[in-house]
This record gives sequence, C-alpha cells and structure tokens, in this order.
Amino acid sequence: VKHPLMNKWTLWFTKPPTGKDNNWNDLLKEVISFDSVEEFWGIYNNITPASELAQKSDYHLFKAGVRPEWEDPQNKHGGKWAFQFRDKKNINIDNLWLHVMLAAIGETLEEEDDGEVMGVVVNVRKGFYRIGLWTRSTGRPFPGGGDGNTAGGKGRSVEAGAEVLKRIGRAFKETLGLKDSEQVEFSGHTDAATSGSTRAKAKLSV
Ligand code: M7G
Repeated sequence: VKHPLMNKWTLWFTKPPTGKDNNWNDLLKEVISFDSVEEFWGIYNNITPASELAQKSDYHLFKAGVRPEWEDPQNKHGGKWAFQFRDKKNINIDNLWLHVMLAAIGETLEEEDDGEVMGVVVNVRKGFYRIGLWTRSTGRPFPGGGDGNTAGGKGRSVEAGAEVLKRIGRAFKETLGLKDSEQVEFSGHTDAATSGSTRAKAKLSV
C-alpha cells in the first residue's frame, strides 16, 4: 500500500556553474515528483546526500506546480525564513535536511488553511550550509492589493499575516533544533529590488 501525502511535491537540483553555462536557468533542473511516503523514501535513498554535494549546489523541494524561483507567480509576493549553519564540520546537514523535508511533506510547518508553505531549500556554500523555507506572502500587503490582500490573499490584516508567518518561522526553527538564542530571519524575495524604497520593511525574526 502507498501512504498518500496531502500534496504532490517536486524535487529540484541546482548544479554548480561549470564556467560555460552560468545562468540560473541552465543550472536549475527538475528531478522528480512524488505524492506518497514510499516514493519519498525511494527517492531519498537513491540521491546524493547534501553533505556530498559540491559547493554552489542546491536541493529544492517544492509543491508541484511551483518553480523554486522568485519569479514564479506563487512566489513573487513571497519571502523566506532562512538559517545559515556556519560550523560545517560539526553539524549533520543530511539529518537536518531530512527533517525539514519530512516536516514539509508531512505538513507540520503550517496549519491546514494557511496556504503559505511553497517549499524548502538547502544551499551548499563555501563557508556554510543554508536551509530556507519559502512562503507565499511576506505579511505585508501585496503591491496594489490594499489591506485585506495580505498573506496569500486570504484577507488577513497585516498584523494577522505577520503572526501566521511567525508561527511558521517558529515551527521551522523547532524542526531545525535551534537554540532560543539562534535567530531565524525572514526576508522578502524582492527586498533587494525595493531597498531604495522608503516603505518600511517588516523585520521578522524568531
Ligand atoms: P542564492 O542561492 O539564493 O544565495 O542566490 P547565495 O548568494 O548564498 O548563493 C545566488 C544567486 O543565484 C543569485 O544572486 C541569483 O543570481 C541566482 N538565483 C537564486 N535564486 C533563488 C534565483 C531565482 O529565484 N531567480 C533567479 N532569476 N535567480 C536566482
């Protein structure tokens, strides 16, 4: 028997640049989709663990139909919770990433009707690993959306939207087994692009 997941998920891989194909689009590859617990383990047991990937590689596990890119319509008003693990030698990145994937597919990161979690990401970098959780909204109003169009268009107030995101951030922090003193920070995908703007940025951390 197969144990169905609540959602169908797609695994993506970013391969390190070779020098020839250097742009993001050439490097991002769709690997496989699945919608049962058994398929998940079959895939997990047959792919390279994060600890053995080359620098500048990423794994992305996203809901099927959502590309793991800022430009995707379901991500373009969103952001991410992220934490960097700088002590690469002393952390078990494979175990952390497995727990984050299980929390995503087991739907333990959000409440059933939040509709916020788009996917999770592990980045392998020179001085650190980073694990991220991408959300549909930033808690701020969508551009041109006015009030009542925050947090995934669910009609939440700005305050309620920020509370939903913080609850998700705390669940993510707990999944990562972080100490209270280790801060997990939220950033909007387009913050860099709008950093010249005078609009106040919501600074979320848990
Ligand atoms: P990163 O992997 O998020 O962080 O972005 P890093 O700086 O720790 O490596 C690295 C680079 O990859 C960015 O500066 C972009 O050039 C490219 N990139 C990453 N993402 C997630 C995207 C994306 O969603 N869309 C596009 N167009 N480029 C991206």
